Amino acid sequence: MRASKRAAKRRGQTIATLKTKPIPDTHISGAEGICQRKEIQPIVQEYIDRAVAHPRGKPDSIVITIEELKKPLRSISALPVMTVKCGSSSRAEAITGILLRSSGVSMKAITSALSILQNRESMRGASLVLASSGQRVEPDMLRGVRASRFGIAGSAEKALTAELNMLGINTQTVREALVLASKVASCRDVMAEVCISDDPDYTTGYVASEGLGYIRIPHIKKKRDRRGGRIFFIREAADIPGVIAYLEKTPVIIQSIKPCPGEKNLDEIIDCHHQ
Ligand code: PML
Repeated sequence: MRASKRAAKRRGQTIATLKTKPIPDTHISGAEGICQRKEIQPIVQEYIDRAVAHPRGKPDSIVITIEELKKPLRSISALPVMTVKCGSSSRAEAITGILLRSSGVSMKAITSALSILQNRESMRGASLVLASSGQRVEPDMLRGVRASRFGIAGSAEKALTAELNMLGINTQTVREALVLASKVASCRDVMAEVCISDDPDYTTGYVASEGLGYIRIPHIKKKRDRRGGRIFFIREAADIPGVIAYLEKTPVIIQSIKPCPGEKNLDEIIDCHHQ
């Protein structure tokens, strides 16, 4: 499901300039899953309810796509979930940098990513940034790359719900972000991901990678900030069309989960990573 709102015409913009410089629609909400045929109806209803009640505003377009999966599903495990202790947005920015550095992302690439995230209001898809040179390489910068075709099996979702419940973070936002991040991290050429929610009220983001796990970072942005998005850091020599094909088209399902250690100091997270 993708819900969006048509952009208002900018002052002074004529039909001619609109044709050459279209203003992108505002992204309101998105959701995604893999399910059995009999589950389609209630899930579609839930997605519609979610789209019309989203804090980013009322959409004027809700597009729902339902497709039969023809390719075999790849089974993966969810990343372990941790929340780093963090009390302020300046500390969150430092932590984000340290976690990305420990996943092998260069300072140049981190600076490039943070400026993409800070300068755009709600990117439609994710940006692809080369982890060493910091070059931005997604072919369509307005659209970005959409991680898609992922879901979680019922038994794994039940186990995840129980685990997150014990940590007091069992929300749809956390579960869905974890499923997406686990698919992204399972791509061979992806070294790490950073995500800041585009929901103006949601100030926890994350850094995720196969080695670190899914690290939630409170205060990654200030309240009422509508900017947000995802950056996938990929190896310098990555097969870019192959990465995009995997992220957008290969169906991936989470069949198992890993223990979720909960709240940790940054040092404990980094130490675990290097062991
Ligand atoms: C989003 O809005 O989709 C991003 C959600 C980030 C969730 C971070 C968390 O709380 O684990």
